[in-house]
Amino acid sequence: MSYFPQVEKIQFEGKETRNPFAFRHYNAEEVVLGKTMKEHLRFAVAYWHTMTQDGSDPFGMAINERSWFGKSEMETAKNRVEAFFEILEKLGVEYFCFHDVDIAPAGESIEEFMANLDEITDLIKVKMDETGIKLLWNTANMFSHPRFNNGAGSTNDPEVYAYAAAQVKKGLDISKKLNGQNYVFWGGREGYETLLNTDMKFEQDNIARLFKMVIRYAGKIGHKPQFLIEPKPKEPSKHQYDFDAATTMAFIKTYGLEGDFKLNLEANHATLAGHTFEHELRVAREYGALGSIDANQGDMLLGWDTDEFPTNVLDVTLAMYEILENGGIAPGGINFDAKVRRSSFEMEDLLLAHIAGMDTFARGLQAAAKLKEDGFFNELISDRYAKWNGTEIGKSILSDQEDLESLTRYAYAHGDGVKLKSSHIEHVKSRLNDYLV
Ligand code: XUL
Ligand code: CO
Repeated sequence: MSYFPQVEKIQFEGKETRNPFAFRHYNAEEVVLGKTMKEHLRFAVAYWHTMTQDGSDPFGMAINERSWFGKSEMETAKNRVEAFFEILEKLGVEYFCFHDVDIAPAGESIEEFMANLDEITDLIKVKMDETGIKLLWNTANMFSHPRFNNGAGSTNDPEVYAYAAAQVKKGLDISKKLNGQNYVFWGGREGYETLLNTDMKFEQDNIARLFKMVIRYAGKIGHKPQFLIEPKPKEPSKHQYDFDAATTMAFIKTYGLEGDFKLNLEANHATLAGHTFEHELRVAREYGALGSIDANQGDMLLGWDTDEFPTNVLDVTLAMYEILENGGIAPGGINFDAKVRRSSFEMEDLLLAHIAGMDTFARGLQAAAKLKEDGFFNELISDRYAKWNGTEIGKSILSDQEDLESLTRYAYAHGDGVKLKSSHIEHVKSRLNDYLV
């Protein structure tokens, strides 16, 4: 049975096509800088937004039309697997991501939840073997259930900590069963409401303790996916410990986790932290910790995580440039952690929204590749810093030949003669625009 009988597998038809169920820019096999678009982009569909989001908001009830509801929660869960793989195949997307609670009902007890997970992951495995579609990452949802109100790894209650550990252990077992390439930790409630009653250091020590158990268990079962921490500054906790890439790197380094953990960076989380997405990618890249990305975009007029499908070509181009400079994103990928707007409530919007995101990333990739080939940014940067290697004093500082006293002598002798150069930044931005169309 088909959930989208009216839609064939989406094909590349070029930008003149009038067919909405076609790619206008994403051409999977097209070679860009020596690799196919498919190899560069490693797209993934997120189970939660695609299969379980109902379109409700704090002011309105569920609105999304979905045809996979069955007579029981388990029947619905199985129908969702079928529909999900149909979406992946029709889009030609080769990876997917999920939280444990997205795929299987929680049941009445931990035993029932784990048994449901076993049954559904058996079905997912069959579909993966049939289609060749792979698991980019899975994760444990340790933020929705009331027990996690005060955190999971950072909880004030060791019994909640044990429950979280059981969920993570199962997550790793599932990752092994489905050969997950990465495993994600987004600390949805690892933060605090008020410092008045919070022992910040104690809580972060305990999160790190859990991560060390994860590394030991992965070694024990002989399955080591790339572990990723996903920073986010606020929502749901007022303050989240993994605020942004730099803060999360400080945590990773403080606890000696850099050999096993990298970052999963999300565009809307970056902007909530007051950064551009490319800033977050650059920080991670410079630490050698750019693991994977959650592709979406926020709304600059709103202060929360709107998780919109990415359609802004400039932002995506700058993000893709960082990925190209990183030498690619594998074993990570580009996961659409994005949901259709409440006004896009039809089933087919799930396909249209992903096509929009994939086309935008294809354009971003093409533009970024051209910028790289032309040496656009390299030229600007080498010009901007040219004086360092182009003058005796610059070279001398860089080769550590100088100290405060010698530089003071230099400043007294030359300081008033400094000649600054304009950056002509408006001209640069206008030239950058030429790459986007
Ligand atoms: C929440 C978010 C999560 C993580 C996985 O803002 O991005 O969906 O990606 O838990
Ligand atoms: Co995310």
